[in-house]
Amino acid sequence: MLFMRTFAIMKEEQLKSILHDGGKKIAIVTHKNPDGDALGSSLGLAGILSGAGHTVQVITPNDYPSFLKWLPGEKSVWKYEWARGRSERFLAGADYIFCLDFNDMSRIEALAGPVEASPAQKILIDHHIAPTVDAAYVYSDEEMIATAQMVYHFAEKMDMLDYVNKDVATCLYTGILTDSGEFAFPKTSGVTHSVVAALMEKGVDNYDVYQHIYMNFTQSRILLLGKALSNMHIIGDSAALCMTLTQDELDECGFKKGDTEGFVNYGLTIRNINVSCIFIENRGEGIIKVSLRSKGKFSVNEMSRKFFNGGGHLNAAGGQMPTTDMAAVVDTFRRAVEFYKEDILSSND
Ligand SMILES: [Mn+2]
Repeated sequence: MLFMRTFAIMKEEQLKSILHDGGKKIAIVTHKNPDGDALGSSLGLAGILSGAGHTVQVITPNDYPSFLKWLPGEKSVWKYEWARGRSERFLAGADYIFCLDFNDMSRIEALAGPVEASPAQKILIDHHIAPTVDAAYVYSDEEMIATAQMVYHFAEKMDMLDYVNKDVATCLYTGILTDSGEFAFPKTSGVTHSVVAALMEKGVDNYDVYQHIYMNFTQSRILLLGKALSNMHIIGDSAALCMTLTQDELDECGFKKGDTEGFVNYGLTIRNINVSCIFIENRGEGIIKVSLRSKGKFSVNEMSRKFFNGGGHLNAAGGQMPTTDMAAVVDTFRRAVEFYKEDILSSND
């Protein structure tokens, strides 16, 4: 809990009594391209708050991959890109808006307008570095492996653990499972495991969750993984590599949303590779999306901020380049690797 920050206009006790007094209109929003943690933490919190008698609506900026389309409560989610009118009305009339799993309003893109315009008080629960979201109550802790774990701690603080039923537990478990890389990433702690134990006591079927998330791939995903791996190359004599997927390759393989999720991690499975990167073209938007991962102390967050218009965590970051010139972007990566060469080589020592 060393880096935990809960500061605020609103005191914890005050928030607790508000949340225990049902009948509030509460929106929960999360970041664009929701992943297992974004959606799992949002639906878990939604279950807790509706259990306490509130009217709750989860709104995502856009759609999410099909391997998440089984989570309890998922069918009631509004995707802003397809439900602008009712989302805007709900947000305008909401008493409170929970902002989950993002640190900056730019992460919810077009949804930022109606969220910021709403008179509702904002409550932030998030584990990304240095949040800038202007909220009345902030629970920010970059040491946490997942926002879903924080939702459990939040429920604990708010005295609302009674509302953590099997469905809520399944959503929170999914968030922790996916954001922790199946409990492998460094910020997975003893506390994480004790939360997971409590969730399993509520009836989570871990085998079933695993089947939905990891044994449920599209054929196009595996074709694309083959492409990405065959395009993989190590940069000079560094400990960094990159993979690429062009729009033509995506089209050829029948790309569907979410297909390339996690590809970047394969690079790090190679011995002595400390930085892995994947570049994926989106011709429609005229950009190349960047995902970066590292082993050890090298900060891909810093690399992304400096070279790829993005950021994220120490060992996992994203970014994007305003071009579809893949060769040029790979060249930028080459320069970035050259710039940080010594740090990358010694990252995992
Ligand atoms: Mn997360």
